[in-house]
Amino acid sequence: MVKNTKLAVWLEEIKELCQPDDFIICDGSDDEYNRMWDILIKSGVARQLDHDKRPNSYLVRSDPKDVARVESRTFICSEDEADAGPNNNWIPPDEMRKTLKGLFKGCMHGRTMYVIPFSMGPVGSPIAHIGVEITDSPYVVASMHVMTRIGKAVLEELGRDGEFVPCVHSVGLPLDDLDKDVPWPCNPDNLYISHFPDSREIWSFGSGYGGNALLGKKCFALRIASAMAHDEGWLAEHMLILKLTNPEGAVHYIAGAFPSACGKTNLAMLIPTIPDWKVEMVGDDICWMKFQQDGRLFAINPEAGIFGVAPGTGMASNANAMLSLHRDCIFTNVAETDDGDIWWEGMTEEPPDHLIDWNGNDWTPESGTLAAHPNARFTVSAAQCPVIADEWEDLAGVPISAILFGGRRATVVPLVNEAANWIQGAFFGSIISSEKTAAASGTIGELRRDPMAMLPFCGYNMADYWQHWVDISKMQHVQLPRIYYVNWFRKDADGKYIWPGFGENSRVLKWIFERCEGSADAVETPIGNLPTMDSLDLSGINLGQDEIAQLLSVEIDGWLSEIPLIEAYYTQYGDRVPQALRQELNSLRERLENAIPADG
Ligand code: GTP
Ligand code: SPV
Ligand code: MN
Repeated sequence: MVKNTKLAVWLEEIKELCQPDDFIICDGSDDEYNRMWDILIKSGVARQLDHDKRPNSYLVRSDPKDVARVESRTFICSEDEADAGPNNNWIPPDEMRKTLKGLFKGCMHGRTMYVIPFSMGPVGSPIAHIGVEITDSPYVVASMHVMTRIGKAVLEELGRDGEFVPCVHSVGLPLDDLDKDVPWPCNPDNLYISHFPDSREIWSFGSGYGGNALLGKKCFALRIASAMAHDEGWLAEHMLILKLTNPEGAVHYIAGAFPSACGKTNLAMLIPTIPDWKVEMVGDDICWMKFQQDGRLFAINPEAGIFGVAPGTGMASNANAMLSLHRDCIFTNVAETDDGDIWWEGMTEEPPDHLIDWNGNDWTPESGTLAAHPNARFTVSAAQCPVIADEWEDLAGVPISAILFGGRRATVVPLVNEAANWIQGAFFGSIISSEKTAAASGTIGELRRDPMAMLPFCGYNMADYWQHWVDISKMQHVQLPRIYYVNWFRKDADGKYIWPGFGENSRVLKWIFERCEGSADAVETPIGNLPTMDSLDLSGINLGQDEIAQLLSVEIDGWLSEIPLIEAYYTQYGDRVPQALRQELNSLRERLENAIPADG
């Protein structure tokens, strides 16, 4: 029974619009989860993996046209176009509502409408928020079971008059036009992932994949939540959260923003290569932060599961991810082995002799194609991560000492660079650029600015979001975390990564930890504070002096040539760009120019 008045009215409205054959309010039980898999297996889209090898785990193959987030079909429908900003696609809300009404009318004919009450964040946390997703996809229901907290407890928390974000999703393929359902229904030619930040609603049509369809994740926890956070004085960020413990047992919590497929999941659960340091995971993708009474910034992971990039994940690169996957997992668009298990590029050094690839075709190492899609994903409960921090579900969250920004940069950007203060840190965040990855459709490798790793996820004008970051520093009695710009992805002339990355990133984390404690040195440079050679622990690392020098070099010319690019980028946002950030850019230019030797 639905006690919440707003919810009851809204459900009737959507039922009337979508005209499903059946209607189910999800209770979040194991029974319900298993029923979804019965349906998905019967429909031919899912297979259960070998039960002895990987208990209660499933492999799903999506339609090859529905494999990643589609940013070109993602819309922010604010009343005023300027409020969506050049970072978003905008359609006037009235026009979008008309389009959506047409699309959603009767879109669930022949299908079941599932209602998923979900909490982003531990139920009852003062930082958490509730949403309700309506969907006609059993795959979405099963995924939401893992990725969020759903069901009865959430309905209870919602009570009679609690607030929730309404999220409507349909794969967009009513059954009446088809003789027979297809395994992965979708409607890629009529894709709309639309957000209404003013009324805080989400409507998604035509895709069943990842961030397009699991509406708690990018749509709610970032696009809508960023707008809420702006209005309410908190932060909703595309960041991992990790707990770092030194050999003496002291702890710092660190959050980090990296664009999609740039290493958040890896960093969140890394195994340090430096002895007696420990990293534990609080979250691997999204971070909500609010200031507490004592002025500290507390963070929760609003998600309950990990939706991780599969390719590149192996015991050598991310053992803790592999060890999380021993049971109760969903694998999407990976390859299947002859003995009913899974494989993807990078899982093992040698590929198996024969596989069924992500398209369902026979595959051998000679095929010359990828066995798994580059954006193939695993879905697993965060609780299954062997290094999940005990406090990951603490209602109060964890206090953040430092924030990292990073991207994939083959050149110019050093391994680590500390901001002198919050404003310079916000400036660092605003200039992150990264080479494009497979997490979104588009040209891979192309360089794009991705401020705070939020370009595809900021639900309003990016320049207003920067202003929000600047304004945070003006709040009364707040203790601001330190901010760092990091880059694991520098390449040498042969195109090989210079920094070994992964577990070795713990060396950078250690320096940051010790900066927070006040015990590590830094050298002030025109671009920020870099570690001194002695303060960065490189004991036992397999790197030459030249390589280390390159990783920590301050490339005056390289940075000077970045300045006009940053300026051009800022110009897109016109006079909404915070004055404080323009000042940072100007003083960076001045410091760089002053650093050019007089005869050079
Ligand atoms: P989303 O889930 O899309 O937000 O991605 P993410 O930021 O969590 O990225 P993830 O940790 O899944 O890593 C994506 C890719 O980057 C994988 O192929 C990793 O192997 C690779 N990667 C992660 N960390 C490092 C690193 O330190 N160095 C290098 N060279 N590659 C890395
Ligand atoms: C990302 O692209 O940043 C992801 C995957 O985490 S998705 O949920 O599809 O957005
Ligand atoms: Mn992500």
